[in-house]
Amino acid sequence: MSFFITTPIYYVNDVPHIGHAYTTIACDIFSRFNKLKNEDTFFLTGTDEHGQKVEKAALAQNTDTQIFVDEMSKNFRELVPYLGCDNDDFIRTTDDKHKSAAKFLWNKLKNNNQIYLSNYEGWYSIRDEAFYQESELTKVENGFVAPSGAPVEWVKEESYFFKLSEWEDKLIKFYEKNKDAILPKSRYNEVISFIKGGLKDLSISRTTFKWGIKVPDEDNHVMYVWIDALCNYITALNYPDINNNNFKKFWPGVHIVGKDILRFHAVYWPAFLMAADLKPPKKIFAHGWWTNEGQKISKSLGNVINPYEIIDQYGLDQIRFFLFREVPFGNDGDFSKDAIAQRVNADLSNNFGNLIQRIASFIIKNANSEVSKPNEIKEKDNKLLQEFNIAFRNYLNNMENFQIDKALKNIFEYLSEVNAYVDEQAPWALKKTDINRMQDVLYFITLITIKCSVLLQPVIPSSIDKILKIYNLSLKDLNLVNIEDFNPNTIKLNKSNPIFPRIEQ
Ligand code: ME8
Repeated sequence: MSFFITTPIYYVNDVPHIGHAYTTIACDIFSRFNKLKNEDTFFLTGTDEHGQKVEKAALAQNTDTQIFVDEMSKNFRELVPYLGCDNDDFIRTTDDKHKSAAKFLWNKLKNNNQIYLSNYEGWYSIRDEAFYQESELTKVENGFVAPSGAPVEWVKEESYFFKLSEWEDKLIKFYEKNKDAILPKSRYNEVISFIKGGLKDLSISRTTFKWGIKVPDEDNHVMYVWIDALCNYITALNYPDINNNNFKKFWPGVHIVGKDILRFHAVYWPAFLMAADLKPPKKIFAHGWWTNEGQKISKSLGNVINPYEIIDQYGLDQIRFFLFREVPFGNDGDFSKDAIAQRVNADLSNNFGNLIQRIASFIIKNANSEVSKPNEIKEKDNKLLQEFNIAFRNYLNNMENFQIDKALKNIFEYLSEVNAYVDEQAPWALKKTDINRMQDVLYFITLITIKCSVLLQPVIPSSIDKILKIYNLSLKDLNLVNIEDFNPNTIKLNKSNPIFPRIEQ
């Protein structure tokens, strides 16, 4: 099986912050999870570089727009490895390959009689790069604002339109057949009621600025930034060559987006695709919004969280873990320093880290750095092993359903049971009374620690690399396909330093 996962491509008008990091890490987690299942996986991210918002930002800095986007895109590209993310491609919408794919898509829509020329008159928000109906806006002192709080302006210009209104019934039919195509369920319902509220034809070109992909055979129009941007997902699979291996293998894919851009992905994008004789996305998951200590994250409040700073302060895997353990994927979350310290100390330092550290150093000191497969399995041991299998099944099921927090909970609840087993079996006491039993118990604990580590790898990959080294193992030996049967005759241990030091508040 194959698995294609994408982040939104990020606007380069500003530097990346924790919100961008969050979506990218989420995709990395699902990509690594699928790689660990031995699936053929493709993880795409990149930057969205056209449109009025980006042009305005370049102008404000008095910089040539191309030079500006080259610089700004670098910030996003360099952040990816700093987040511990292992992407397979990074796309830029100013790449020639993308421009020609977007033009091909345009011509395809035109040839399929889906585009016509007319005049647009209505509200537009440059910050959201979105058109709004007046009924969606809120009146404020000096005008109107969009649901996002962004200001809107009245625009009037000649424009090409996409016949979105023709796709209302087809979209509803598609979503009725594919009830899991939009997750979480509440977002699915939101999209359905938006479509049922009626779809108007969509303006897809602009004439009042130049920074965009030129509409084919037109001098005055550039493409609306969203038709250009959405096309990135198929450009990366070598569209328009739909018979190439990547396109055949990976389309349709899974899009992870923030709830702010669900409508573009779940309404406009599938309509463009179907209108161009292509399959709509397999799945769109809309996640929630992060606030900082209870406040909306914004430049004007001066509370933007810089991903580099918090990673340097708390550690990469600590942040990755916090973001996905603390808040159910799909819900809004609040970023608080207390919450990070509590979560990391309780789960990573105490529950998991201490287990590894105290058992590994005990084995090194008292069992010649080695454990061997026991001849006898007692009922308590069997229970420990069986319960791993149950936790593993639940973990798989939750990860398949994009519920990372629940999958992590499955492992950490199980690790608490492992700790209880350690306390009850008390290998340090057995050392004096029954050395054989002590060795058996140490084997079971070590085996289970390794198995849990493999399950945690998608979320905290660099720590798991270090942990597996303690046992002379690596992901070359272990994955989610063979983990249940992993049962080696001996495991030799290396000395290590604590992997998850406590965070002092
Ligand atoms: O919308 N909490 O780009 P963008 C959680 N270029 N996620 C957040 C967040 C927050 N506070 N802030 C941002 C665009 N995000 C378009 C996309 S795709 C074809 C084009 C994340 O730079 C979240 O994923 O505004 C959101 O959807 C995305 O950044 C918006 O990034």
